Amino acid sequence: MRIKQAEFVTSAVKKHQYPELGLPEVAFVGRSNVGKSSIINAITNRRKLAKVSNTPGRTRLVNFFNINGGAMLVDLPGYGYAKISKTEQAAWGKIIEDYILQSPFLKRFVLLVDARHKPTADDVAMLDYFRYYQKDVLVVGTKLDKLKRNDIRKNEKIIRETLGLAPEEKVIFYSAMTRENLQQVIDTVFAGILPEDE
Ligand SMILES: Nc1nc2c(ncn2[C@@H]2O[C@H](COP(=O)(O)OP(=O)(O)OP(=O)(O)O)[C@@H](O)[C@H]2O)c(=O)[nH]1
Ligand SMILES: [Mg+2]
Repeated sequence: MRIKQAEFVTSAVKKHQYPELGLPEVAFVGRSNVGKSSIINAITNRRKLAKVSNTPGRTRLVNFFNINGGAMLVDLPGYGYAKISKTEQAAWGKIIEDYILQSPFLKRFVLLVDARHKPTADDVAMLDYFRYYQKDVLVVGTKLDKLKRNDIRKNEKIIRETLGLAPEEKVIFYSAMTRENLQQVIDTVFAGILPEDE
């Protein structure tokens, strides 16, 4: 799978603002600062397509990116960022939930977890939520470059156990920095959504 074209389409908060091109959507979900915006830049090979920051809470809207004219990648706000008010956290939660429940074109979720850490209760709740709504889920462990080689197997086991993944459910560890396993991420993210021979 080759990404030939990528462009920002729009930012939205409410359903009437979502794009209506009818393209299948893949949404990136995860804690604040886990690397949701970075994975969109890595996949599209564009450094500044999605806004990345060291300050958690950078993405505050639902951002849509058109890929090869045939699919949308969706960058969502992160959850679990403690330094914002409860009211604001609830507002973000609602933006994420509305999108998950209301987008008619959403085909797949990519749950991002930090490859170094045990998933949080929020991550587990998110995954349960996707399962309940019978959405297709792929788990990606981010920041592989920061993980010691010796810890990879051990951490994958902890992540699988904490999230309760079945053996056939995939976890891919990757790095946006070194691009290790990036092609595998791209192929899996778009499997069944964009033609493979592109
Ligand atoms: N070393 C390393 N740093 C990464 C990687 N992916 C993301 N980062 C860094 O992690 C920080 C957060 O990345 P973002 O992509 O903005 O995270 P986000 O999940 O979009 O964050 P919010 O929008 O706040 O929810 C930035 O400083 C990135 O450069 C990676 O694979 N390796
Ligand atoms: Mg972001």
